[in-house]
Amino acid sequence: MSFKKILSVLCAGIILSIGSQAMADDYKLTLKLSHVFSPAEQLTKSMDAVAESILEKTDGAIRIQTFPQAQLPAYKEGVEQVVRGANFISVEDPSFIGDYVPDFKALYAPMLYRSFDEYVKLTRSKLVADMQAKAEAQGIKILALDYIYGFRNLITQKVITKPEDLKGMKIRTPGSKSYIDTLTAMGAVATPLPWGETLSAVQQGVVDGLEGSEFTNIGTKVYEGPTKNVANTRHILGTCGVYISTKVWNEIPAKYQAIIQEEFTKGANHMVETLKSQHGGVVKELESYGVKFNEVDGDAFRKALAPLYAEQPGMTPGVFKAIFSELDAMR
Ligand code: X3X
Repeated sequence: MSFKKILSVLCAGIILSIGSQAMADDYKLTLKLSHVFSPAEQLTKSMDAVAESILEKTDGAIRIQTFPQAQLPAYKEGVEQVVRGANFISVEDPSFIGDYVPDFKALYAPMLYRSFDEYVKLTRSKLVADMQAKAEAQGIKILALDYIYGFRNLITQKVITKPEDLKGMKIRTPGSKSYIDTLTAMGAVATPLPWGETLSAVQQGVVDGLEGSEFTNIGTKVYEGPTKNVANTRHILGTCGVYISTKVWNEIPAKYQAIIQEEFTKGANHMVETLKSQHGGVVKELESYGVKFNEVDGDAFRKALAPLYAEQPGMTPGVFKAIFSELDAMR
């Protein structure tokens, strides 16, 4: 190649890199972030803190507007916004990703985890990385999976200790099949409702109870209603993921992608540690409001839930075996 040709290629390269730098410097993006949690709940505070940090660290280039309490499309509809390529971040539990990648229903199966840390460690495994790759192939970039809001327990008027106690009881759940199948297997009449309709449904006796974490109980004031008994089933580890369209994500300059990813990762770590430290105090505060906690026949509930570890259509063969193997290796 002649010297003149080399020089012109070099100049073109320099012009291109200056151009892309200029584009990156002029780049601005506003994303709407939607979730169902209330202002008093840690997830809401964590999302607001992460959005603020990203705005600051990108010098105003990436603005994330947060919308709590399902003000925007949430649950299944929120994930659909992501899949459609909207400038939208959906924060929902992984069961809603299960509609696109069934392996996430296995990750969110009942009575798998004994602690927050076990789940967090599993989300860092190659097994889950492979699941995330499948989600990306469906247009969903997963920025986090571990915005844990606590083990979900039964919250009812009647004291529940075993599956038979739930016979005929209408228990509110979120609308994903994972919850409906779980509460059905536990012996209840699963009654899916959006969170926004739940407390009034409990108050009016439309449902006999609900299930949720102590952080939900205290953060949304469930304890003010008639359901004062908490049965420590710990049947599902309540956790949220953070989901953005791969199309939108791939158009964000790499330097901003790195900041976004780092801040959501840090935000989840902070939320996990915060809730671990707060749980004991939250239980005592709920007890001061008249809430009573009771242990349950864990073996009976585990037996009732065992059929849910059967692989569902679309799941990777052996996915449950792989999850159990990862968890056994941690214990
Ligand atoms: O997708 C996120 C979770 O499934 C939401 O669970 P839900 O609908 O029981 O709401 C939990 C509450 O803490 C919301 O305030």
